[in-house]
Amino acid sequence: MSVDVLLINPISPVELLSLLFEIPFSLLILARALEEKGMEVKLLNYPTLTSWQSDHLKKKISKLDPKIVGISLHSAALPQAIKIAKITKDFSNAKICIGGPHCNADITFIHRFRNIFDYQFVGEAEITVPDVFLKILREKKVERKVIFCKLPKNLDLLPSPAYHLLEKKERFLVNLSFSRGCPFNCSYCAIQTTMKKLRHMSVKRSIEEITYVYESLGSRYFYFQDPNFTIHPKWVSEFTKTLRKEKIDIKWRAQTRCDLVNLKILKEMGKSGCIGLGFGVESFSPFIQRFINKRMPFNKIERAIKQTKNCGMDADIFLMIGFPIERKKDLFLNLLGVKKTQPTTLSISFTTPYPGTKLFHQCGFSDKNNPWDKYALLQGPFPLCKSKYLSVTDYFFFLNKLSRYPILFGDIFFWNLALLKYAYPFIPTFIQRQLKFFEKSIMKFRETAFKIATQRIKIQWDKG
Ligand code: B12
Ligand code: SF4
Repeated sequence: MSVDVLLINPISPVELLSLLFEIPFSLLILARALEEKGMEVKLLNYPTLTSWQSDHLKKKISKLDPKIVGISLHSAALPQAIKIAKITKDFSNAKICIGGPHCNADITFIHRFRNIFDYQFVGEAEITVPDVFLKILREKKVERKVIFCKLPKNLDLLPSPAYHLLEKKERFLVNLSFSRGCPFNCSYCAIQTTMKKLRHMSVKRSIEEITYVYESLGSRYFYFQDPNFTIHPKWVSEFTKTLRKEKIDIKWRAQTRCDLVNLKILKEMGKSGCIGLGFGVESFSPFIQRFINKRMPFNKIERAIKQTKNCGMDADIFLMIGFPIERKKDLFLNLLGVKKTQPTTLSISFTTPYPGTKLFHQCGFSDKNNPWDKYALLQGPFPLCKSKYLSVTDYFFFLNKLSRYPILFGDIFFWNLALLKYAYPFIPTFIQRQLKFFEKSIMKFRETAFKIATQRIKIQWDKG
């Protein structure tokens, strides 16, 4: 048996949310675009969750014997991507193609990793990649190693994500997105490198996508992953009205900026099944806000949270800590801000300078001094960004003060990886063997965790 294309989504090992909920949305869209050109596509999600799954991957690669392997590159999951590619090279003759946010930001990446990968795609894949893959399958020459993709201007013409490629349990909470791009310029955000130009799908097509998933997969829970769901108020108004008019009984969440909501929009969203909105606050300190080019006044944050909650929805906020210039005062302003605004949940991430962002340069990195190449090979430094003025104890103190609020953590993998990498050689062999056993059972753990988590979401979201 030999499949045309195997798409693989590596995920960072200790990213807990991804562990449970990562649905490789971008690969699902690409998969459908390839299928429409007659290619047989298989998808592997979470194959090297940790090093322990490499045996599983070896077996899969040998069995499927793909002609092309396409790997989606998130910066966070670079070491896993490298490992997948090496295993693929050892166990098949497949051409290894890469794309995704890291490739879009670092367009010369492949030149430094040319022994591992064959082709790098930059940009949104749907229009260009299927034709190039066909060329590869027909063993025609592809001139360049780096291929720039044509930007899809009309999102209505793009294929729907190939959800049938997911396992049934993975279809519970469905990611969809009806817009691409963002006109803002926050310094930490990698979207500027991926998709700057703002485009929207029509409401008609968006509703068709939801209805398809709702009817064919039976999913009722959606996370709309648009960069700023409410950026186009007229669109939102028409969208929510149609959901109600067509009696589409779904529960959904989305994310946006605090200055892009008002009472009218929020009321309409609440009535059409929206049960929560995530707001990228990042920091309550005006000093930090200036640094990251967010400039969101406190009164707008306060109003957005209050109005969202008044409309019966969760108001979740995202905060970032560990900026290079962060001081005690800034952490104190975060505590005060959370206390005053009382969001439903807090999601705290450790600041990470992704390639291509302004923050990357603000942290002193450049194309010549790119720490992500080292990270890809699991060579420090970890973490990539920390405050000049604060110690780990200061942060523990801060987090401890916040502990009575429901907190989720993001971007913790750098800290854990650092520990794993430096500690492993000092661990006695018999414990290493135990760890291997533990690692194998992680997949089992994930299955159970997935069941519990989906059950919990169902209860909470249904309550909402
Ligand atoms: C949904 C989402 C998630 C979901 C699902 C991720 C997924 N795999 O789909 C979850 C919550 C799990 C998640 C997790 C994380 N995410 Co996220 N996520 C997003 C979000 C909001 C939408 C992604 C999306 O669907 N975009 C739309 C599609 C069409 O675009 P795309 O992903 O770029 O894919 C296109 C091209 O890149 C290309 N392509 C992609 N893969 C491949 C592969 C091949 C072979 C080819 C040829 C082409 C190709 O074609 C695609 C179709 O056009 C984006 C922001 C955004 N709007 O893009 C952030 C974003 C991708 N995430 C980001 C980050 C940082 C993370 C986390 C590290 C967060 C954390 N705190 O831990 C984790 C890491 C996950 C991991 N793999 O290890 C960054 C990535 C930065 C970077 N350089 O890697 C982004 C850009 C957010 C940001 N604004 O900075 N994320
Ligand atoms: S953080 Fe949000 S508002 Fe800022 S550039 Fe990224 S997507 Fe746009």
